[in-house]
Amino acid sequence: MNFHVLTLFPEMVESGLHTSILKRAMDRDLIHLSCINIRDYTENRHGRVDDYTYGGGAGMLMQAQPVFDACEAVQKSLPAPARVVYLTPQGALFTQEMAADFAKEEDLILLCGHYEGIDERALEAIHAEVVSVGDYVLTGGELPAMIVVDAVSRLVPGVLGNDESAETDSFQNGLLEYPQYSRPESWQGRDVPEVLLSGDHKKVSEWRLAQSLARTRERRPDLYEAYLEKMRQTPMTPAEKRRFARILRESEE
Ligand code: 9D3
Repeated sequence: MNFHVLTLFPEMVESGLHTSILKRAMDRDLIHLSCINIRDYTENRHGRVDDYTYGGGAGMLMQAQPVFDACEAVQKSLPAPARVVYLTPQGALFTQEMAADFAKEEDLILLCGHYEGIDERALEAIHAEVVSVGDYVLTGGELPAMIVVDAVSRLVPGVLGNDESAETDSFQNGLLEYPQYSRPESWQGRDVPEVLLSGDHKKVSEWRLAQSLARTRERRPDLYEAYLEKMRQTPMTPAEKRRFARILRESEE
């Protein structure tokens, strides 16, 4: 999969992603990252890409021409038109579902805004989809674009090793992950929960589910309610119902 990032700070995006798992994936040609400097496409003699907003108000806006031309240059280099994602605080919240959807694409263009944003006419002409990474204020779209590249890349087949397969990751069942422990058995007077040393796999998985439920209820009541609702809709035998009720009670202790 090929990511094309349009930005005024290409070196920020390059440097942030050429590391660790993604570096290995790039070396193995599973993903490719190309960062394009929007400033290279300005027709302004002084290299300017921003201007004041019509109607007044504070701040500057990225002008339509360099943004559109940079995007067109990428589109023309591709065998088929690619989806364009504009990272903006006004976008829809980025989700794992969106990441999975983007991971189906061969090419994805990510457009990073700076200043107060981009002239709306460029966004219309480009047919940009709009995505935000959360309800907090950043200085630009570069970190959000890096988040999208990271989240999508790990869903590209082969990017994760066998030990870190995307399918078995906690988030998929709608609950937060249970706490995990490694050696030593005792550290600074804190012991690994006894059940994990018991070798009783059924007990271990029930303990983990109870821990996941407790954590999710405490930290993410929104996910917890959705999970309980999903379980209410799930057909269960009387024995399964009793077992789930018991684990749920255990999670409340
Ligand atoms: C005065 C209006 N500002 C809103 C508080 C406008 C503004 C524009 C651009 C504020 C921040 C930014 C820079 N942020 C992004 O480009 C951005 C972003 C973010 O700030 N939070 C979460 N997701 C994203 S995606 C792009």
